[in-house]
Amino acid sequence: MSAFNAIGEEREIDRDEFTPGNEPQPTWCPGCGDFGVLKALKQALPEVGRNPEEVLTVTGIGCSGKLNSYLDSYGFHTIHGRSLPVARAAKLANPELEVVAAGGDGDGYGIGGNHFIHTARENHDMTYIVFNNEVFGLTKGQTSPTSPKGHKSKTQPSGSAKTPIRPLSQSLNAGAGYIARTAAVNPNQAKEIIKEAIEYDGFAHIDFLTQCPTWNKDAKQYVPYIDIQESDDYEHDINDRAEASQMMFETENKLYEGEVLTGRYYVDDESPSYQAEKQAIGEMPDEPLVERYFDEDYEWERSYDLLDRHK
Ligand SMILES: Cc1ncc(C[n+]2csc(CCOP(=O)(O)OP(=O)(O)O)c2C)c(N)n1
Ligand code: SF4
Repeated sequence: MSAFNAIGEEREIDRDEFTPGNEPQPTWCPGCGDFGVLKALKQALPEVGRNPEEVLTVTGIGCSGKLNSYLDSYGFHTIHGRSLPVARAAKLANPELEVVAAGGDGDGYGIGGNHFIHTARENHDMTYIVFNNEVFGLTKGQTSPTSPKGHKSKTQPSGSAKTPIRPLSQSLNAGAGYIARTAAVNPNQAKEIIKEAIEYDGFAHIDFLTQCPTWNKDAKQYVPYIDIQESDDYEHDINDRAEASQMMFETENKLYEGEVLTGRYYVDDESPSYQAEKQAIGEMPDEPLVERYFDEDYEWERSYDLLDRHK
């Protein structure tokens, strides 16, 4: 696909454009589902005509938070649970940026849960990918907000007594405009869902099931998946809030009974994003507050000087 870069030149883009020049190898464990998110994102971005200079990935802390180290775009690695407020600020400052926020279920649904609710409520125009492996991966497998009841870990050796949260229902109740679930083991669907989410004008939440073979060997991420849009048993109108809500209510329980449904659950084609509303009332610029400096012959010495001065 061809696209224009930030200095107006037309060029062909493919997923290699998003591979960092020094090609750092991901340090994720062999078999980790996080590879699937990275691959799907790298495929999706060029297919919707985005090039690296237009994309900002904002991540939290966790194995999932390393995503932007392996993606050649603008990146902002924030603190635990804080990817969304930073992503919101970036989008408000520069509406031209394609903002993708990402993090784990602990990061996004646990410590960052309040930001998740309010970013969805305000329908901020961005994509939010939650790597849901049902545990805290980086800190060695503790129970997370999505771990099923009875899940045994070092912090809950007799099994978790807590009811897991239902992220899709929570997202719908809060006000997200686009809500989907996909899985690392389902690469084609994952890519298509990410493409739709990026193109959606509002808050697009993807609950992305990622396997953690190191700390969560029993996870549902290994059972077969049913695609809602392909299955005759699970028809619902994705634009209808009440039907989507019912669908989530039924299927989120089944996630913990061994059946996993993926696909689009809800798409709001009516409500404007926060950014669109602000622009309509003249409270938000159409253009970046500050022009970004971009030059193929960028003088890297200037950046090194700057870094040195802040050591
Ligand atoms: C404020 C704060 N509390 C706790 C931690 C420790 N910590 C680092 S990563 C993490 C959990 C990561 O789990 P999750 O977000 O599910 O991501 P995963 O590693 O599974 O991808 C925790 C608790 C931290 N870095 N900062
Ligand atoms: S600990 Fe789990 S989530 Fe982290 S890199 Fe390894 S497999 Fe992936």
